[in-house]
Amino acid sequence: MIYMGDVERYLREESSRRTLLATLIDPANVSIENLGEIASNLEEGGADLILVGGSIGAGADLERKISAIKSKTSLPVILFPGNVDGVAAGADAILFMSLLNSGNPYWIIQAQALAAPKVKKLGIEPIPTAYLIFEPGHTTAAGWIGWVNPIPRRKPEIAIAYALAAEMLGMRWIYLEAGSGAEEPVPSAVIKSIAKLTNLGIIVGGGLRTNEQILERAEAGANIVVIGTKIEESKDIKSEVKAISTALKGTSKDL
Ligand code: 1GP
Repeated sequence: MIYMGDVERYLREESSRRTLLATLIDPANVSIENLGEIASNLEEGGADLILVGGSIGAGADLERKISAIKSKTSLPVILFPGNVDGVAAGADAILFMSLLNSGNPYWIIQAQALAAPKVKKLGIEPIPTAYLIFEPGHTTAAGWIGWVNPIPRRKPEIAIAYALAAEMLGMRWIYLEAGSGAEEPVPSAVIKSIAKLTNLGIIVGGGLRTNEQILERAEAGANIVVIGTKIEESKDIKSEVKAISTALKGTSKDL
């Protein structure tokens, strides 16, 4: 029997109609005093969900930070853990990820095994997600820490093979990552092929800077697009998010 929790069901249903906008907060980069205001700006700007996580130091004070975010927004708050310390009470769900193209089994299954009892005990909804890091993401923090053997940008067949394997292993989502702050985002052609060949929900992030890049990935079949750096660098988060969310609301997909 497949169990799908409420958050995943919502993401699945809503993203079958339009591409959702996820905004990433790296708790290591934001002080707790600012989190509430950021969260309410994200919601007022029209973001659909908030991911919380990062590669280095994100676990410090995480529960208090999650509660600061949740006190000011009703958006789903979903953990995007960089390691076992990225699991904390209070979140609505967790992207329970395996970094499939890591060269180190720790990132493929051991961290997950170490985290699973805590996720279960806290009752956080796990969303089974394959995590794939593309070039140039191996030079970003996630790629370096994760011992990544990067997916070559010009070899979509490798990404497709991993996506098919992920689906056959029972994962329901795939996060195609170019790495935070990457110079180039994941190629749209890969997204298109994975959308055509699998039923996986597709999350795309890393290096998405312009509305054109974001809309192109939405049109290619991304269920969720993720922006992090763009928000971190913004002086007017609400307007920044509003511009993207308004553009995305015009997208529709036949999944
Ligand atoms: C990182 O995909 C996310 O895991 C977001 O990337 O910071 O480049 O938006 P950016």
